[in-house]
Amino acid sequence: VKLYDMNRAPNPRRVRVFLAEKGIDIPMVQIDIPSGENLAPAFTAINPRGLLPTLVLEDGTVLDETMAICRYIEAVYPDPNLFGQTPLEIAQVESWQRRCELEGMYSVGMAFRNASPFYAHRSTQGTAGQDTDQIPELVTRGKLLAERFFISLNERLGQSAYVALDRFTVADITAMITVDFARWIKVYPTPDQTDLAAWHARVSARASAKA
Ligand SMILES: N[C@@H](CCC(=O)N[C@@H](CS)C(=O)NCC(=O)O)C(=O)O
Repeated sequence: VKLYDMNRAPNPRRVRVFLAEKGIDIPMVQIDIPSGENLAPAFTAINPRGLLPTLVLEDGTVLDETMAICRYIEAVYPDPNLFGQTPLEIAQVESWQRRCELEGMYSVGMAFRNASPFYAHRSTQGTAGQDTDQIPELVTRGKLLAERFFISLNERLGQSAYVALDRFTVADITAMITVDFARWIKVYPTPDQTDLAAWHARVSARASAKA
């Protein structure tokens, strides 16, 4: 098993934090996005979409979606549980994980990719070899949606110690990394979002957050 990773990128970090919560160490290979290593033939031969994280299993099977990789790890190493135990918990984690990803990560990514000169002609992910020009309005849209996500996350964290359940789950990993990623587009929790700030400090203090 081998994880293709890049230290500074948010999606690979989700897998690293997940692995750290499980206490699992697997071989990792750094792929450098700024120099285009993820789009070079040596890597696209492994993952034609040129995306990180990518997990290659012992039999050569390739998993190239963050949540698919985390679900695979959860199934192989069930403890500690990070996707919910009971039918209801599983549904609640799925619901919040999906919201954190679609309303949070995706909105921040939309703003970032439509603003960064590096992605001038690759504003959508996973479209290696096909131009997708930036749309400046999507920077404004992405920031607005990220701000709205922070409002609902703060409300949720006023009612619950963690995002999906009363304990740490994969939804907290996606939400924490969304808050950190949002700094790249200069979106921050507002001073009145005290429940969000307290939760963020708490999850960031876990050893796994350094992964
Ligand atoms: N939907 C994918 C998205 C992965 C993704 O966007 N990865 C970024 C790093 S955070 C990437 O590889 N970007 C390189 C590029 O687009 O050239 C997932 O969740 O795994």
